[in-house]
Amino acid sequence: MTDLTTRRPVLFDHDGALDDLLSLLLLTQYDTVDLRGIAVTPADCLPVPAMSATRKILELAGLPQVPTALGELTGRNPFPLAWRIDALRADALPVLNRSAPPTSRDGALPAHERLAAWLLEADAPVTILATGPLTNLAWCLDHHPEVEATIEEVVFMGGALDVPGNVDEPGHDGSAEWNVYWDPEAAKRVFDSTLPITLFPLDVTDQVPVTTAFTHAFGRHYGKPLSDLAGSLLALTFGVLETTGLPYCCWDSLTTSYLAEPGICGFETVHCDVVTEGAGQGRTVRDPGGRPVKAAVTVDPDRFYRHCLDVLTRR
Ligand code: AGV
Ligand code: CA
Repeated sequence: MTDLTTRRPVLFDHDGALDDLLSLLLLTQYDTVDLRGIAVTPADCLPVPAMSATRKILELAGLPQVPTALGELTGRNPFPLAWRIDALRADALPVLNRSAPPTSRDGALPAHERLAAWLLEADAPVTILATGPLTNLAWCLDHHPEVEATIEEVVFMGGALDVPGNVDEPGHDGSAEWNVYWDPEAAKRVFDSTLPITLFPLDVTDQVPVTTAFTHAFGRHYGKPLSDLAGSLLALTFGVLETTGLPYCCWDSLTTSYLAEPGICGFETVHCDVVTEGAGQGRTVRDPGGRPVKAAVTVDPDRFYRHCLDVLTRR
């Protein structure tokens, strides 16, 4: 029996990519996490199928009561449409459509306002897990500064410190990571706050690509719904290396695993800042005068893959 007093309240802001949905699946299985609400940011996804898949995953995982809110704030640099349609594919997977779609539990408010309300009504300090851009959180800090005191930690997948970025767009120098690049001002706003930030930059996520061995391992558990969903989401990432030249990595799922098994990564305090203008916009730069973040700098990849298999092949 889980001790309810030790469960950590978490608000999850994701942006509906395959890796975000895998992260949601992991999160539903962590008995140390009290999932209080989910915001879906319309960044690396088509928002409607991303929300639909989110609700179906909650249903499948036995957490239909978790509230969700669709984001309506958008960043300055749109994601490629070729990536955003992944949400349509995920939402159509047979394992998510074994019964009629769940009825919407979204409230009337958009995600940024719901996030503020969830934070303001929280009875204990909340952890924000952000695996997409920081647009909603930045809005909360601007419009409800008191939320800063209700947040214990921001766990964020984003940035690139000592490795190249993953933005390959005309006029950009390639130094930025996409979650920061989509809305550089929002990332800058959060970095300029006093919130404790635990950062999972490309420096570590580059070391956990989706591999054939990892994906096929779920095949050995075929017939269990959560395992089938995990394997299917990973299978849908195949071909990215061939079409973009860069591997699909476990960016968000590595970040999420920190909430259950923080020892998978090693950390260092890094002083850094966010570039908001010009050809390097969205870049996270080391800067001795910048704010400290707890940055993941090393990872034990085998321990990470094992963690996912342990958590997701039980059911
Ligand atoms: O930059 C990594 C972020 C993560 O939050 N996303 C994907 C993960 O959800 C953007 C991204 C980079 N390369 C991609 C991405 C690709 N090839 N396909 C889809 N999204
Ligand atoms: Ca994401």
